[in-house]
Amino acid sequence: MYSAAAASPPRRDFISVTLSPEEAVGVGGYNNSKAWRRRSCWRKWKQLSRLQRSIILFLFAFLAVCGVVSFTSMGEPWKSLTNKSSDEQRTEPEIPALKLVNPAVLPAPQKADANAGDYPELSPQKQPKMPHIRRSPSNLQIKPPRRDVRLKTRHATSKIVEELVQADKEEKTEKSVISWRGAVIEPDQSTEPPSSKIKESEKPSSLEAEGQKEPVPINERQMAVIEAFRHAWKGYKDFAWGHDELKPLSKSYSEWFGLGLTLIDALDTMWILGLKEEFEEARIWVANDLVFDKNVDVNLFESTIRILGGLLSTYHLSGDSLFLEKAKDIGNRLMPAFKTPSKIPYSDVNIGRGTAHPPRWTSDSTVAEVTSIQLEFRELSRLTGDEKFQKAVDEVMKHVHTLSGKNDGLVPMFINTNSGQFTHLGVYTLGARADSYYEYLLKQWIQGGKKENELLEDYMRAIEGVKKHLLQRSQPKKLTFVGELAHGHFSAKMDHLVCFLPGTLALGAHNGLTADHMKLAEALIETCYQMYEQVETGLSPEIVHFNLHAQKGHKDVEIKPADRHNLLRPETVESLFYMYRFTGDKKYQDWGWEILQNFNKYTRVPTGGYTSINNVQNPSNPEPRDKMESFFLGETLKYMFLLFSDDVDLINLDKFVFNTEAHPLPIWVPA
Ligand code: DMJ
Repeated sequence: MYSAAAASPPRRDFISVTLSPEEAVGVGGYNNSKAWRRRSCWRKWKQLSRLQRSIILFLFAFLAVCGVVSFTSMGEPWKSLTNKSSDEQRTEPEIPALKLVNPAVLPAPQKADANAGDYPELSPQKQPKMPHIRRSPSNLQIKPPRRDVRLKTRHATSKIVEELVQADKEEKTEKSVISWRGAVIEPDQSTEPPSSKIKESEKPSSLEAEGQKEPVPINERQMAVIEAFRHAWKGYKDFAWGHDELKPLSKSYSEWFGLGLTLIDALDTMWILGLKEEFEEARIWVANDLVFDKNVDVNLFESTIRILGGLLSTYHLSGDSLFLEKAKDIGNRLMPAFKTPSKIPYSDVNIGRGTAHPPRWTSDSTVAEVTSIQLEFRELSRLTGDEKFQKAVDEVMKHVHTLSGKNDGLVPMFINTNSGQFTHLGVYTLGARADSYYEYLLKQWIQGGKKENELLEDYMRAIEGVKKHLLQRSQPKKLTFVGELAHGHFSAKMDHLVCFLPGTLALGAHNGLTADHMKLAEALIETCYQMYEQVETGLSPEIVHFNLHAQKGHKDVEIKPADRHNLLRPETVESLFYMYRFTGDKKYQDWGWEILQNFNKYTRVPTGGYTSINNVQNPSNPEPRDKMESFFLGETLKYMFLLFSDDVDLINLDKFVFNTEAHPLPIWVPA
């Protein structure tokens, strides 16, 4: 038998290890003594060529290095796992993504403080006295578990998978990405590099540091909302995926901006409802398919409140930097709107070309539109450290603050982008084209830590203006409603849009403003509910006219044929949510429950989705319009879910402020 040991060692470039039986057992029979084995091995080693020996030595050295490396890398997670208490392991797995969370508490940018002290009589610097409702016994029924933390952890597992996939992607595209604060910016996604980073010292103190409480279980009514959401989402997914709006009857879609509006508007709703799978699927669409570099005209206001607002709030809830990167991108692309002679922004922006313009027929912008983009742009500045966003929108507010043409704090509906003056003077409404101006006065003040006194002053004055000029009572039920004023003539017309007001008033009262506001809120929410209750389908029309004089057989609410439609709007449900949060009165939940059931009865499309209807007065044929607005998922169902919850920490109103599209943004200095 050929033996490597017997032949003279040829020089070879490979290793041959052959054992002869003799060597294996020894010539003289089996000899397994240590000395014999050592000698035999040594002999074999000497018989190997130098090359063979070096290769073997190299292999041993290589294996040893590998062993050491893999032991240390496996050791770390093992160590951290074994170091944790078993409790921690159950509730808080190590999630790298959560370390990136940049949620609530950064100091407000300097700008926000600039006017502090201007109006000492309104100054909120001293801890405001809370109206009685805030700590009323009924409020105490709502027990506060730490839901914010749960919102983050609920999505943790699949987030890890996403992170891993992302990490893999990052590795592959190592050279083509810029890494900033742990986030990945693909060069073609960002219009500008971030001009400055948030300083280490400004990083938010984590909400998670506070004690975590037991989650409040989801109740039956919330389950019904989840079911409704899933049904709506099914329609969107099957027939309109990635498009702006679902057309549930024709099983197709409509485009407005071509930016997946419904999907973006619905992101944080899915997060809040705990719809993990749906959220992850939508996230992948955002990561792969949401592209803003498009030659398309978008409305500044609508894209700010729905897209920028939706992305920012989803970033805060999920801690996923993807959403912040997308928010920065769209924020930058909207900035050309502010390049006007007056700095009052144009209504439309081409986000691909970087050009902006007013509507074709006028150089006016809508007052509500230019004054309801502030929460979002200010937050974008806070997160990026880039002042330009906040500067642009603060300038608008400062300018509007000084303008003449107001009537006891009430503003006209239009403002000219050249002159910066109000136009179409003399018409005042809390409805379309003015509504969210009032809402954002209060909410910016809250967002900035209640320091910007001009905002508070304008808000307080405006509510006085509402009381003085627009409040009336209907017959026969004596419902308090908000009408309109046109050149000194009162009109008993009220848009459904005005039903945001009870919620806003209640929020103000909760934040220390006069208890009168809460009284008015209670009266107005009753009216908004009656706008549903007094109608045949139990759904409100777009506009009602109230009867000022009692007439036999007439209800308080009259509806004109042109106003009989219902677009699945959120305002009443939104206000019901605030009212329940602040009073704990279950009647508000019951009213919301009725509304949800009527949406299910008259607007639900069996194959998926919900539709706007043309005639709320005809239960046998409400005339479906074949369109599901993005705010049905972004706002209406979200507020329903929150209304039915007894968990005050499910979006805690002392920590978050909702933008006008129901996207929660952090209060900079929470109570
Ligand atoms: C939403 O886009 C916003 O709530 C806006 O402020 C008013 N209109 C719709 C909902 O009705």
